[in-house]
Amino acid sequence: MKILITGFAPFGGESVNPSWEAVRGLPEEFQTSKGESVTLVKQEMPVSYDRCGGIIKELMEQNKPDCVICVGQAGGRMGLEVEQIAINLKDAHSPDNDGVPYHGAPVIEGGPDGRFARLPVREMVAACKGAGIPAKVSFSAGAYVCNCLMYHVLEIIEKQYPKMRGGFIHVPYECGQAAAQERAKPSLPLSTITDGLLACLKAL
Ligand code: PCA
Repeated sequence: MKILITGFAPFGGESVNPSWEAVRGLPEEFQTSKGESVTLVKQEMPVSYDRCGGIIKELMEQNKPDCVICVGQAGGRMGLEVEQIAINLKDAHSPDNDGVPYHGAPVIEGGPDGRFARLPVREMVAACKGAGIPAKVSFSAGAYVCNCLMYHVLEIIEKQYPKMRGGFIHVPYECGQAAAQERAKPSLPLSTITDGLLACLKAL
């Protein structure tokens, strides 16, 4: 099985994004818990509402993966969160890294309000917890660039690759980011985030 897995560039004044750092640390090849061989294709994504959809579409066309998993940072969350749904909404206080703000715009004009992940989200969460790493199913990926990318992935899958699986995992701050903040924030060591992602992938 070939999995296309992405993380994001730093944003919001941070110098690292644990999503990309954790993805970068994953082994290129491993076996799922069912013994299937996996090869990963890794890519860092820009924090850009307007560019992320076109970039992921091209990556999916080039690599023809069996599964697409996008990963992003969600500062303040306590553990890994496997997202159940992407919504057709771009709405956040902050602009993206291109300086573009959205307040209440659709990701895709005329698209359905929401699209469910095409992943065994509960099994992935159970596998992560089974590896001793906090995780839960999340019912909101927000309305910033992560949700936008997830919505695009699910749209592309539905329109072009009906057999492909895909979805999104949010990860918390890594400890260094949390330590640099004035007030304590929940965080996990980067190696633990990587181990958690690997446990999720092995459940596919
Ligand atoms: N997190 C942001 C965008 C990039 C990232 O890593 C989000 O949750 O939308």
